[in-house]
Amino acid sequence: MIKILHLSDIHIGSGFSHGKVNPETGINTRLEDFVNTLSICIDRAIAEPVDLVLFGGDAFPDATPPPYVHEAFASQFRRLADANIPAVLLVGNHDQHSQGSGGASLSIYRTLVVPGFIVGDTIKTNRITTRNGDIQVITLPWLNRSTLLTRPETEGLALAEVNELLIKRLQPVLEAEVRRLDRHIPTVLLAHLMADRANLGAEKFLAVGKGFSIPVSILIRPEFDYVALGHVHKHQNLNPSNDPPIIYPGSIERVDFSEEKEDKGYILLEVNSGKVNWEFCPLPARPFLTIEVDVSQKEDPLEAVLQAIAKQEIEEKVVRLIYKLRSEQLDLINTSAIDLALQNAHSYSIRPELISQLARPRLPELGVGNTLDPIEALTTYLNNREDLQDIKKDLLEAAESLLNTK
Ligand SMILES: [Mn+2]
Repeated sequence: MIKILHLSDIHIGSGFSHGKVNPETGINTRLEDFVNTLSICIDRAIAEPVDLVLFGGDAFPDATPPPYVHEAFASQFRRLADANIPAVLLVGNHDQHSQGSGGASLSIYRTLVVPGFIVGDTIKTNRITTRNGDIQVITLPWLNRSTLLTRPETEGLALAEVNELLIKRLQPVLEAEVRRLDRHIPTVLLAHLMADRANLGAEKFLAVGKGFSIPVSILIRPEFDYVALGHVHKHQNLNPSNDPPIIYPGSIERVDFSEEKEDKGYILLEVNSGKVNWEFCPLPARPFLTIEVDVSQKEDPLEAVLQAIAKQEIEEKVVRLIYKLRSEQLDLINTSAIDLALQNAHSYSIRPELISQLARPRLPELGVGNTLDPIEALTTYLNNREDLQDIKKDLLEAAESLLNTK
């Protein structure tokens, strides 16, 4: 029997705006939160001990994390190397540079030759010897325009057409890996992808401009004992028949408010002569809470806001308060009273929405002969859409890459 811990979408170093500086350490509390949940995963791997750790990709928010974030990640995974537990680190979209291949944030682990560590940045079958026997892991990193395709082939094609061509290319490549498999040892496919059947969590909007989606049907194969996925932040099994299980563990901490209601955790599984048992293990991720209240019809809007806050348990939570009011009511709001009411939250943001403004997001006035730069227009639009603030940066990046593809 081979025991495996499968985790994904660590995104360590993101969401600092939801934290504060810890006065004792000088470190953003959200980095401490991510280190905490990651260390719980590593503790479990060592305590069991598991025979192998599979990381499904997206280690950091981007391919060039600052050194202290890199170190926070490395010092946790290093404990696996010290405990002689092999690990496969798969490259996700957030670990790749936007321009072409190479330079992924995880490649340093291959350069350093960390014993037992494999960096999955190509489609490849890795045979791994564990304490309890051999296992083969096919790595399928995030696919982009430059994987399996050349620039002339994709010239002038719409994103959907590129997606179709990519899947056509992927199928024989995967088939070739499957044919070379050793039938006598267990097989896991480790892939960072957006599956067409996935219930989209946080990556919902990010997928629009950036990604390709892969049909689940090409992942359901009798040769695979388990399909370990990364990318979607919401935990789910994509194969109701469970043969093989096709699992997104989800992210280990909430990256933004779109993950407010999702449970966070990792997967522990056992592969035993063709039979797989897996279990979702919850992590104590920091809770997020949205308090939304419409006080536009209240005589005392401040009191109504304070009541809405008082009804909630806010301690230790990342809180966002959204209250809707009429512009005439603005003078009745005492913001320091609201600040005081939110003092016990871990962190908080406050967003008054004027209901008269809601209907018409304002764009800059256009004079005769003026044209609005599309990025400028999108920026203005996004500045008016408070609900999109968490993904604003990604949307702008996606728009820029779309505009630059010609
Ligand atoms: Mn991803």
